[in-house]
Amino acid sequence: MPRIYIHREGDTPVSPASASCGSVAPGFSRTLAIDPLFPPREPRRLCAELESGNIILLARSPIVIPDEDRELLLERRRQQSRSPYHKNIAYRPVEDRITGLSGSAHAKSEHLSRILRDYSERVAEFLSSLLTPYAHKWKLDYASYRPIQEKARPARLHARNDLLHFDSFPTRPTNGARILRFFTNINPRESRVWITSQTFEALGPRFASAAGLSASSRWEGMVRFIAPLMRLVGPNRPPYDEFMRRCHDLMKEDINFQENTPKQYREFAPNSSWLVFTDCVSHAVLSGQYALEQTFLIPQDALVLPQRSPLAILERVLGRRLTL
Ligand SMILES: O=C(O)CCC(=O)C(=O)O
Ligand SMILES: [Fe+2]
Repeated sequence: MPRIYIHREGDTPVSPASASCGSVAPGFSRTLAIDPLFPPREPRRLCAELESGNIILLARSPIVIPDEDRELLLERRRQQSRSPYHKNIAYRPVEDRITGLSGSAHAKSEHLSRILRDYSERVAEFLSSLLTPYAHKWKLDYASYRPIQEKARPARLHARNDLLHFDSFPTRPTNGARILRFFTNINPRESRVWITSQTFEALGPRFASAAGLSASSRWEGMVRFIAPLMRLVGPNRPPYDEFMRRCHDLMKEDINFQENTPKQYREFAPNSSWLVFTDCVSHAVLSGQYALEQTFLIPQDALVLPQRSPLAILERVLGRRLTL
């Protein structure tokens, strides 16, 4: 697929037709830089900024990674020319277990588990004091280690992370809880490069109709009819997750959207961390290697702006509940 990216740094959305500077247009994300040593005293305001689709940047990550761990993560002692990692490695805090290791990487599994457990705990501790309205209410989802160079990384269309999308996990429905992610670029030299486009508030209703989910559609009746049946059959995906997944897939399939939608270009420098609700900030990673990430699922009742959540936006479009 041909790709047009507008390489302009910063907060100003640009389109091929109108490359302009100025303040951020409605529906686009702003970056808010905060100093972890002097965090703002208004945690609710930070939560509101995040929930509105803005990105919090910590230019110097508050999560310290010991040198010995960094050596392993950056594969500095590697003998072979090929990396032993073929894909991202996930750490499941609840089970205290890592998945995604292949072949020779198994030898490192204990050390890697420990590193990811430490990362997960430190991020949770840091956010407990930064974002107090969410603390103890979130569900600690997976952490991940991303050792692969993202530039030109081969993947199936729907698994491609270099195409703009809102996150929706195929195997882990959230039933309306929001997806908050804390990333750290552990690469000492190379920035991690993202593009973002408009937020869910701006794009969601458009993709809702593309997914055939208008208020009057047959889908509404079908969901109402099948939801109780599906509950009887066993674990199932709530309508909210069905929609978010369809939206994710449709966005990646839409070449016109990918090429022509206005984009913001963002560079996350070495050793920075950033925090973003990836279910409402459309994003794609263009390049970068070696990152750590921790995901939190924030329930509706912990949100400070629940009416701006993708769930509320979709329920307004549909005029009905989408959770089970
Ligand atoms: O690895 C990154 O920088 C982000 C990739 C992404 O979009 C994702 O994991 O959902
Ligand atoms: Fe994503």
